[in-house]
Amino acid sequence: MTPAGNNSFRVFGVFLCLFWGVLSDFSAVSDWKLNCGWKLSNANGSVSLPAIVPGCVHSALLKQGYIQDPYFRFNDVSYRWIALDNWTYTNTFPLSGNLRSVLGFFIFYFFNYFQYPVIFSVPCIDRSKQKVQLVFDGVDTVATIYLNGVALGKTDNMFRRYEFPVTDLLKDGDNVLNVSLFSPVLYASERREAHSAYRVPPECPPDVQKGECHVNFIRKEQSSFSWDWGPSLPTMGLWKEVRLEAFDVVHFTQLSSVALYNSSLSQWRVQVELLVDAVQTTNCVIVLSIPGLPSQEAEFNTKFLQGKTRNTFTLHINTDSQVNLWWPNGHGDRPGYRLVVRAKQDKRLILNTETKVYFRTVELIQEPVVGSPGLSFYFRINGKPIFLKGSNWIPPHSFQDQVTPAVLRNLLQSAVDSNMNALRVWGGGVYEQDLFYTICDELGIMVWQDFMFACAMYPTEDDFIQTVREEVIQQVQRLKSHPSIIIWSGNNENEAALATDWFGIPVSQRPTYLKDYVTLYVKNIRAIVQQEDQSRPFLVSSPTNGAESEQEGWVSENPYDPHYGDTHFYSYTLDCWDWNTFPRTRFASEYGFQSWPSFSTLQTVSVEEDWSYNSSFSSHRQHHGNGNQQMLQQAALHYNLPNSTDPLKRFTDTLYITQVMQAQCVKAQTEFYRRSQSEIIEGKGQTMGALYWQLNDIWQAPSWSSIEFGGKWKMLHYFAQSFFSPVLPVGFEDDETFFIYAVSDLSQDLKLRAVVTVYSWSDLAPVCTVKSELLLVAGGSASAIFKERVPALLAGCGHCTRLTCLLTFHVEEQTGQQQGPTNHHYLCSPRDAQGLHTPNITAKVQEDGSGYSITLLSASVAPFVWLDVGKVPGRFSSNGFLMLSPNRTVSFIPWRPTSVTELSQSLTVTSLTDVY
Ligand code: BMA
Repeated sequence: MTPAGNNSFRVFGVFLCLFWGVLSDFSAVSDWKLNCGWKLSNANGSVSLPAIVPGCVHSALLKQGYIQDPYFRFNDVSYRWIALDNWTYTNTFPLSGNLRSVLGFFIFYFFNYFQYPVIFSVPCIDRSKQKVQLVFDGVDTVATIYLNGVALGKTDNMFRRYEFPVTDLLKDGDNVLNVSLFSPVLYASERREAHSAYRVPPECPPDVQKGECHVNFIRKEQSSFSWDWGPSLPTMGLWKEVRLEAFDVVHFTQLSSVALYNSSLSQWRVQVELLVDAVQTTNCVIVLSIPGLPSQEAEFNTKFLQGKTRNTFTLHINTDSQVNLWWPNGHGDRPGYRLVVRAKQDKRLILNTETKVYFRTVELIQEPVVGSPGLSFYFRINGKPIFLKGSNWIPPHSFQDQVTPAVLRNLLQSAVDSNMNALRVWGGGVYEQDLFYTICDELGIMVWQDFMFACAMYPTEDDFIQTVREEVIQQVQRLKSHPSIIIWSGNNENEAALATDWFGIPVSQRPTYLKDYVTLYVKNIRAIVQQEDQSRPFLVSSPTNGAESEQEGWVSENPYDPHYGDTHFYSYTLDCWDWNTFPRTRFASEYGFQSWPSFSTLQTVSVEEDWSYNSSFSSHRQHHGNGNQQMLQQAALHYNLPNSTDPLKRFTDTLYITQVMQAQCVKAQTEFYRRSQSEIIEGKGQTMGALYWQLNDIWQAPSWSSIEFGGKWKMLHYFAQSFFSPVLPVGFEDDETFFIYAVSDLSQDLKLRAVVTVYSWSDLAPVCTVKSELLLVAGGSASAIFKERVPALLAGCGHCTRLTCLLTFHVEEQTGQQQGPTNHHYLCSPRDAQGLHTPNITAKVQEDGSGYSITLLSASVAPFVWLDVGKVPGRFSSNGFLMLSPNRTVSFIPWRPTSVTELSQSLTVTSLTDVY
């Protein structure tokens, strides 16, 4: 915008400032965001550009056209120089001392008309307040901060908020704020050099990740130095807000609330915590009330001591009040109550705010199991055992400033739309922004929250421990009001890394690493969490044997023991259709298979020469050693691999077949876990969680995700909608006997029977149908409701053989009312199926009320029917399905305006035989 074009805004801005100046004389705190007007330059000044806060160097360079999209082709490597340089953010802002100097400022501002093109960058802070402080909600990461040439302090932790008193440093007129960022890569390396007594592995990531080394020496998003699904783009910047806050007497910096239940008294209490910064010791009256609960109000006469203090107030809820509970998705509603907090000083209202409080209890049950050595491992929410269905969350973008509310909403809505009720926020990313947890509270997504330590050993020097302690305190205080968070967990896989010696640590040195492990996660993190938050359990690691690991000195001999705690299990070479290969664990918190994203997603970051499975681009984007080969090897166990002579078709067919493989593998494994919830077999079982790896992507590349970068669902995510449905029939074979288990997450019992329909691969008409007797399926259980030897089943059904026929099945009530989706069971690999023809599916797109409908016509049975509308963003009602009828209609909801013509032109329909 030109200065002249901005005129009316500017005038408005000046009035706003005047108004603000008047207001701030009466209110307790004035608060000004320093989001605009920033300049950014590199160490030698050769690059200088405007920057936006919150933001990062990469985003600023991209926005100003200095670099191309860092995700394009090989740019992640080309732009390595960015994080090897040092960068300085500078903001020059004029300030006025008080109301009178606001007028002076007006004149000042008027004469500096062209110098401050963005009016909202001009703070109208009232400097006459007793205390003025500069607050950084997030600095990424290593910086020295200067105000008017005076060093305010240093930062070394992306996960902390930093506050600096600046009362005496500010001046009327121009103030200059500099944030001088040091290269995170060089910092990590320097810290590692300084740590000479022993190594703190892994030192560097595997070469295939093309990443930077020693990320464990810097308190920063660990995956930003590269991961096995993500690029190395070590960010630097002011990734959260920067504010000037001015106040007299007291400033309320944070409010949190947790509801705690006393089961012996059958009484709820709400613990309200206020973080207060008092200029001088101040007497106050705090009034707490919950208007939604009858006469719930309490008054506290209190004294806020000078300085920063934490003040806790407890509101006891009358036992005769009807409190409505917060329930996870699929188990009930999520009512939140308004909690109003007021503070009065000498009858003057100095705080009047409100927040939401939710009532729920969570217990992690680890107790002996009948018929099984070891301990159970499951969550009880409001006293009810709940099976956790979901996935693992990674950062949705390398640049956090690009993680918009729309991105968060779309991903989290996608999670509940596929019937998930839980997500694990994995420990190599970031503690997510507030909105993430607010949406999870709303949608009923239970969050397993890791602390940000992953796949590494960590140093324990005093300054490292001190910064981690502050990080943990701040994060727990920030997040503990969210009922969605049901557990804190110390780290990702570090117990396993130590126990199973990932890093070749000599036996003689093991005690040193064990000691460091206990120091960091037990003596510091756990101790702080237990003091800060009594409303949810803490686990030291994942995977872990939980209580058993504790018994063994916090690092168990085998943290993957299926008799205890949670497990992570990956096997890319074993046949994923064979459930015998999966561990019958108490809780599966990670498992998965890779696939490639769709062509339209890759197209945005590639050019034609990249579009083959063996291109340099395809190897470049694959960060997991041998990953591209593993996908094809696994796929080849059951499907013919694409072999088209048209290179582009062969590439897109290969992308498709990796998605088919992934969807079917994760389906098989998840169904195994869900059906194992009520059984103990050979001493193992009662599985109570299935969180596959991973929900989302950080860029456009092959990974374990079920949702592509940009939000497009892979075939796996459509499959998840079925395999996580509240009532699910699971079919499997054990030694030639076909079983169906009915899995139910419902609260009430059901009487169900299984209906099995046998189809021939060569015909759309069913061959025969078999029904079982009605059986009671208790709510929250999995029980066998059908059992028949496969040869007997086929013998009683026409001329079927394993190679010519397949089974579909569902469960229904006595009335014939179907519960849950129709599932299927292949009696042979589709590769070997006899009679499977190319179906020549045709499609017709039509507009309907809320979106578009696509009617498919098929001449024969078609497995894994996949609809794709390329670059038109949106979602189908179902996809990747087995088509067993001559026609089927699916709907498509676009996320931007489109038309029948555009959709018809973009639509491709692929089924398994199309790639042969
Ligand atoms: C798990 C995770 C991640 C990793 C994934 C796939 O161990 O914790 O570290 O990305 O496996 O390898």
